[in-house]
Amino acid sequence: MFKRISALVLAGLTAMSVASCGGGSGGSGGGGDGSITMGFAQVGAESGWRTANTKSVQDSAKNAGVTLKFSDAQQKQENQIKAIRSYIQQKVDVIAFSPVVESGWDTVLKEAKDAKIPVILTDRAVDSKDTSLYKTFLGSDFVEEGKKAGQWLVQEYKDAKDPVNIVELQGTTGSAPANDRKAGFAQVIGADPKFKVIASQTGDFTRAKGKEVMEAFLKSNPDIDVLYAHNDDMGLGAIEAIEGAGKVPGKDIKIITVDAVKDGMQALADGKINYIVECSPLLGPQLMDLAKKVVKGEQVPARVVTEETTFTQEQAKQVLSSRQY
Ligand code: GYE
Repeated sequence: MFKRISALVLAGLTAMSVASCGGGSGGSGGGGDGSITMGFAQVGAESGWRTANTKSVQDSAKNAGVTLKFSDAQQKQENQIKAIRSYIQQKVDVIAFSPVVESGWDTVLKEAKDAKIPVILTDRAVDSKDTSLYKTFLGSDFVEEGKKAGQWLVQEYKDAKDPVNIVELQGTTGSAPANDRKAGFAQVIGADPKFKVIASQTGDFTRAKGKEVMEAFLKSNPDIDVLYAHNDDMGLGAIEAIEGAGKVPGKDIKIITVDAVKDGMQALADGKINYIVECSPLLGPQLMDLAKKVVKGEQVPARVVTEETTFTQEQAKQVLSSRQY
């Protein structure tokens, strides 16, 4: 099984090119015909958000006439580093990637810089001190998302006198969205001591892990009032665990999640989730625009923040049928 997976990853790294022909073996330097080749190192396929993000990148590359070399790192940093090195070797015009964790990128980013290949961070940030290692960072403000989750909670329990027991399902350990969604939330609820985070653990942004960790939370904590999950998928897994324990999600335990993918919005409309903070995966069109500019050597803003909203149960019912992802 593992052998097969790594063979697939390798094949992906060396050969896979979603749009055929175009930039040839890369190094078209923005190509005489204006075509460019992008190497994109994706995190994985861990969530509905990620699937929608991958589709957005692939569709937008096609529409923009960008030749895309795409690889899936299966949530492992070493796979992403290998993919980036392979793109450097292939002399692509631009590298874009969504770093699975924040730390440990300086060496490979320096290699790209030495090879004069511009890098765009998409979706997640790195903690490198040297910001000349990448041209721009396109993605959400995850601290703000965590704050929005906290603000809803503060409002919802504004009249409560008793302690509010919260459990938290964190995203992938060391990832920007896990670090920042935790920090933003803690900052807002921290102002009132009645809010108590009684357990907080990673569910790695997946449904299966969300379910497993929630089962453990339920066993060791008989009195949980609120679940804050860093994404919809973990929240959806947790709902199964809550129902399995004979409790009613959305009522016995209030649930806040982040993302607003279709399955999450459905659960919100059904009353099983109470509030969702939106995080848009549709980064493809902006990414292609930025890529064309950096390849031409044009100035781009160092930070491009995606616009996002929040959804209550009533709002979810209204917009559900028109959600794209
Ligand atoms: O919230 C989660 C995904 O980096 C914003 O990654 C992204 C997060 C998203 O797995 O569902």
